Amino acid sequence: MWLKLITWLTLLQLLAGALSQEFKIFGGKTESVRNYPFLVNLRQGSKFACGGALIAPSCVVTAAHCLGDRGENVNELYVNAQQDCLNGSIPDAYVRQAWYACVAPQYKPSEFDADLAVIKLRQPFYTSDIINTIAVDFNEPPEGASMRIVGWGMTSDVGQDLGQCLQSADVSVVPRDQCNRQMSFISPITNNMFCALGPNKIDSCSGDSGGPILYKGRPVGVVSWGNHCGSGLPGVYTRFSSSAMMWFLQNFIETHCLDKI
Ligand code: 4AZ
Repeated sequence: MWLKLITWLTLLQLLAGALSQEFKIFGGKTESVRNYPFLVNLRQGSKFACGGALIAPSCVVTAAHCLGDRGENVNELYVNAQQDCLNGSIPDAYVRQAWYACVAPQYKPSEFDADLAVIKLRQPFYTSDIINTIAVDFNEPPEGASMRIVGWGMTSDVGQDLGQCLQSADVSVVPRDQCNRQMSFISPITNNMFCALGPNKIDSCSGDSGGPILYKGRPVGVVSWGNHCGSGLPGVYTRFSSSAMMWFLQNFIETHCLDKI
């Protein structure tokens, strides 16, 4: 009798565990933004929109879909640096307004292809140990390589947390043909994308978009799209190492970001 009860209780516990796992994106690690001096969050007005990375004192890389289909939503776009939680206070010195943005010319919103944009800020950030730039990495992350995702996106597939604090998790590259088989029911995996997934379905989620995916501490892509999150399917990232994305980014940086301050 007791043995039966205990067996049932254990089974129930396992089931509950599996269900809660289903809707968890990150491994649940709250992260200090101090460990990521280049990490920013984007605001439309005061409303949190996306993640981003400071690749030069006056330039932020993000996903194109964060800025509307043609990068048009920059009038009220602000960039917040060094904010741990989305509702936390932030000094003026850590906020910049967008000036203009450039979306990758290959961007196709209907297929999420080439989901990449760079924002030019009205004023550069003063860089220090606290707020600093990061050089992007145009090399291909090797298959199976461990990469870090960071963001203020949802920690479950339901609801939204306006006070979300920065989360991080480790994911690894999913082979392209496997990912294409798994994801082509939504859209094909193009040359401008790569896929990643962590153990226990660890994944990026809505709100993590535009934030960097880091290999050895440097961005190799940005969070782009997926089938919700925590579904067990890979997350899809814009791939800096594709020739089109590399050309777009390098060209923008050379032309717009090398300001002398
Ligand atoms: C989103 O909606 C989104 N699991 C971003 C990333 C992923 C799914 C959805 C990847 O912005």
